[in-house]
Amino acid sequence: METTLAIVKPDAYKNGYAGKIIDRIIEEGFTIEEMKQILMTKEKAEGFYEVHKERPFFGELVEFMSSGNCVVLSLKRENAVAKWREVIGATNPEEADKGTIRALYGTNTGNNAVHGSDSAENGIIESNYFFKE
Ligand code: 3AN
Repeated sequence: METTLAIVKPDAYKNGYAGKIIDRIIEEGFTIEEMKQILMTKEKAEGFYEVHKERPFFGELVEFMSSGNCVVLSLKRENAVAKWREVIGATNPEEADKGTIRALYGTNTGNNAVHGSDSAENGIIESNYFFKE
């Protein structure tokens, strides 16, 4: 079993999609190991996205992720990382396949409704970042 971290981002939370996204997680066969609602400080968001700190969108990303409530979930499933990325779709909701979470609930590349880990290793590191404080 693999672990991935999912986040319902502030746009999706504000728009009332947290429940639908959590339902989808269960329908897709994930086990929710941990789940909590949080309001990230800027420092917490900066730490989470540290790999992107040199990118031009870093400031905007940190502002956005600390702008409102999120739901963070540590998920387990066979092939959890690849499966969750398939369910959420491409980073840019306009390029995401029909029926994916970002296509359904995202607005643009910055406001794209959900996060998913990009490797099994990061799935564990990211879950620990929120759940082993
Ligand atoms: P993904 O979340 O699909 O793995 P990454 O790792 O390339 O995408 O980017 C991390 C996050 O940074 C994205 N979820 C998105 O919110 C934000 N992001 C990526 N590219 C841009 C961009 N060009 N402008 C604004 N935000 C971006």
